[in-house]
Amino acid sequence: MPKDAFDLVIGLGLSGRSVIRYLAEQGMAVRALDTRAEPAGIDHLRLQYPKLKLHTGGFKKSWMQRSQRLIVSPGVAVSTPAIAEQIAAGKEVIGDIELFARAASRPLVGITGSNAKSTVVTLLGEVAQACGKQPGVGGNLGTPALDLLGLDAGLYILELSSFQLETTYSLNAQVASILNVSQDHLDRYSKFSDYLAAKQRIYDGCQVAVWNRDDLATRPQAPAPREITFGTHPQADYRLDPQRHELLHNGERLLHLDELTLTGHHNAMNVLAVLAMSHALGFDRDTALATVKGFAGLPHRCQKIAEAGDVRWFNDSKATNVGATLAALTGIGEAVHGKVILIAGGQGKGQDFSPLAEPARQYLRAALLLGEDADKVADGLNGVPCERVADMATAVKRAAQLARPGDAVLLSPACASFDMYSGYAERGDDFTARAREVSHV
Ligand code: UMA
Ligand code: ADP
Repeated sequence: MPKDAFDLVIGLGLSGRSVIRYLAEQGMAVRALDTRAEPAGIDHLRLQYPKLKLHTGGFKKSWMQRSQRLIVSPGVAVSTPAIAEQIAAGKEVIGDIELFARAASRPLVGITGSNAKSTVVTLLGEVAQACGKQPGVGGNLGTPALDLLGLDAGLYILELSSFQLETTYSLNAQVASILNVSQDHLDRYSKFSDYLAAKQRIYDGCQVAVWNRDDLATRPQAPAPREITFGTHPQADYRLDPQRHELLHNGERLLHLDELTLTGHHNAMNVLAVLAMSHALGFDRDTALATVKGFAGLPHRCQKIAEAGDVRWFNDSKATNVGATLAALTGIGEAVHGKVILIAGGQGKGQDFSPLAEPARQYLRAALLLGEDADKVADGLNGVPCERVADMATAVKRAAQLARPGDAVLLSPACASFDMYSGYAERGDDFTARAREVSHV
């Protein structure tokens, strides 16, 4: 390696900072840049690494050219001309997950999908913990993968986004899974097939592929050494029998849906995926079953946050795409005696909202729409009474006026929140606080 060779980290967010930490610990020469003039946390980074060469406000051309590798954060598209140029010139361009995969000495489980990743990763982590495996759980979920290397983990369970998979080449997971695929991130991918192809990379070099029999896009394009499937499909290894409301493994009854704390068809699929992966990892089945039964789900995912006057309020702020809102609308629509009042809208990321039209006609009393793409959501909900609202406060007040006994009010935006909030959690907290206020909880 030439004396003045260095790796260039692009993006100074959570993952970029974990890469700087990791490379510095390895004694590697590193520089870093961010295209924003004042990225959050830059002062702290300067204090932490006074000698680190940092550039902000754009791609510094000389560094881009002279660096030996680019380590790109998931939020920065590798199709950005300044990066694409370097790829074309033959430079190695990777992400934090690739560095992690090269360094990890324990088995790795990689989980992706348009929805359900966090739920499935968290629940599988709880099963692994209950089985005494001391899992390191992270990735897109929050703790950057490289920060898990310092833990004394028995295995790693990683939530992986399509953005992270794009810059990963040597994952070689023991177990890999695409849980489901529906439209998302079309503001980043010019074609849906590019998004699918990024997701499929999770199976590269895996030992066991766990995929969804009801969603053929999740099937590995090249056969894996071993495959385990889940779904309602009669040939699924881990199967939901929708008539008897039972989960089965190759015909053997595992549990009745009433035994689960989680509700809804989508969560039954999530539990099946966890059981299939537990099986692939050789975990104790009884411990896995006891753990999945007790799991109450994560906040902001179809979470019941208030009930008053026979009206139930649900926070599903994490529904940032149409697939997630479809699952919530169907699940909650089937569960309530009355109708659903949906609060939706935000940044639509180029999605087609028309798949919501049919369940909306079936289950909705009204839709209250806010944010940048409220009109696009209204076009998709064609045939349902829609009202535009300026903010969450107005949406909640109006929902309380419209709701009748037996109804549910559901925040399930089908959109990202960044036009109005710092993220889905702030949006969900705002909704929850206001819903509890009008419900006097
Ligand atoms: N930046 C640039 N130029 C750009 C875009 C961003 O310089 O064109 C800079 C920003 O100024 C900022 C930094 O890059 O300083 C942010 O990097 P990032 O957007 O990659 O975000 P991180 O903070 O590194 O967090 C990332 C994931 N974010 C994204 O993929 C957008 C986090 O997932 C993940 O938890 C974290 O790594 C740890 O692994 C979040 C997410 O929204 C939860 N993921 C998407 C999703 O779930 O839909 C994919
Ligand atoms: P991700 O990490 O993939 O975003 P989460 O577990 O955080 O997944 O859930 C995101 C959204 O998707 C939530 O609104 C949740 O209710 C919904 N969801 C959960 N499981 C499923 C599923 N199997 N199919 C569709 N939507 C789902």
